[in-house]
Amino acid sequence: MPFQDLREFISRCEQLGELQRVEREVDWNLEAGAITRRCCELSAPAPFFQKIKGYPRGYRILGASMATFKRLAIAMELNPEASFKEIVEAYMDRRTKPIKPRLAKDGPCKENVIAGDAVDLYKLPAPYIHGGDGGRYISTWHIIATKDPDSGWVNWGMYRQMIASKNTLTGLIAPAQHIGMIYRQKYEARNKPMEFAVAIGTEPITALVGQAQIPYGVSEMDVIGGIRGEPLDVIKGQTVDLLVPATSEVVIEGEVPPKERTLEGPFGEYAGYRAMPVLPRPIYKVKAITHRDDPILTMSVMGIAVDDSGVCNGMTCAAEVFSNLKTLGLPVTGVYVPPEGCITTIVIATKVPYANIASRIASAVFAGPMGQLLCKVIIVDDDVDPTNMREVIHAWATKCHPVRGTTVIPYAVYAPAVPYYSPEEINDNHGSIVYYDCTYPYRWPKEAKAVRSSFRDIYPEEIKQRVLTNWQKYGFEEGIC
Ligand SMILES: Cc1cc2nc3c(=O)[nH]c(=O)nc-3n(C[C@H](O)[C@H](O)[C@H](O)COP(=O)(O)O)c2cc1C
Ligand SMILES: [Mn+2]
Repeated sequence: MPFQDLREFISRCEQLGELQRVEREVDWNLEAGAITRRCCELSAPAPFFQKIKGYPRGYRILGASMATFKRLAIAMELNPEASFKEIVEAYMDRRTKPIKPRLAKDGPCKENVIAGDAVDLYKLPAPYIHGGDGGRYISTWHIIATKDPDSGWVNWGMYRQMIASKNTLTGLIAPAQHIGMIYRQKYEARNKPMEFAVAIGTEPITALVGQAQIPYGVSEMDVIGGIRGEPLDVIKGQTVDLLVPATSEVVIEGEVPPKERTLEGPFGEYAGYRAMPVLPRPIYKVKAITHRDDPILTMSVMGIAVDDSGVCNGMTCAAEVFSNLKTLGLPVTGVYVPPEGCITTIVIATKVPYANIASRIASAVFAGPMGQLLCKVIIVDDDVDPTNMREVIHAWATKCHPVRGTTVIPYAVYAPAVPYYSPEEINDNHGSIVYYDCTYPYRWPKEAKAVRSSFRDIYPEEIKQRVLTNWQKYGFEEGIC
């Protein structure tokens, strides 16, 4: 049975040693953020803060809820020890079997309703997450629902939100993201306000799919049902015509007026830096907040590896790219987005059926899902495990010819938040991208392709079998091979 709410997921993680209750009081002002950041860097259990300074007992924060592949596997009800390949395959399979949501009449997210003048976002323990952030970010692991006014299709996506005042939020509404297309091309172009509903603290698959690259017009709600293998229970907003998960911990609703802006940022971003400047951004005017008794806020502390984005965005990105490459008939055997690369770099293993297949793979990646953020593509032969960084770095270091193997595309679309761009390039939205062909050239004769000196490659089958069979008899522990 999939998790019905965040609380069931918390219990399961706790049972499996993937969650740490923090009973000691912590400050929302940087302390909870710093603890969570350290948990990410150590791949420690998810910290579950029980008492936040200045807030009633019961008002809690859960950090880094999906910042390990183990927690992601638990969320998807897989074996907690599932490999990356198993997780991606399960996701790709379930992704093609959407299940529509179920409309609930009532739900725990309505246990407390605060509307109109009573709205005060500061009543919730929104964390001040990273040193230097522009404000308190209440929405960093959540979804925002908005509706395309022409088709009626509703988008659920994850876009950060900072508290601007007791009843306003602000956030990045990028033009190429679905919320940006809806807001800028539809509502703002017609000088109309856009309704929104934010759901924070949902069962785990909602946030996973909220940050995934689901095509425009496809309902994230249905995809969530498919990944869960069961419909998601949804409920109508209190003041807006939008659906949200019925068991959400907190729901924030209202309207984004056209053409109004306030300053947002900076923020510690997905690439592992505070890179983007403070800029005027749209304003979410809050009309109502509903929440469960003793609400739990979820928080992602993005930065260097390994955080929720590296794990979840890496996995969903690998899945979408893999599916796309398969659809194109490219002979790809594995895809990995290493969390250490913070969604900038992808590794693809392939068979080489003809010369320069790498150029077709890289072109498909740059033009496909997440293509704007993936600025470095590493293509390796199919005898390299793309999830094993020892093998990938070895292949890149020894098989990628510095001239022939490296192809730079100097005039490309710019990926925001990556700090190697100069101020001039940022101003012009001018990026450059690169792919590394770490495969042996197709036309080389067999004898020109040096044999890799690894256990797998350099010993006869009979010896390898003998060594594996007798491993423990030699005195080693099982599994070390
Ligand atoms: C923690 C977190 C915060 C994010 N914040 C933003 C954001 O502020 N703006 C944005 O455009 N994308 C942000 N993203 C990436 C989007 O969630 C992602 O691109 C997703 O595909 C967007 O949904 P859409 O395809 O429905 O537009 C964030 C991702 C994560 C994991
Ligand atoms: Mn979408």
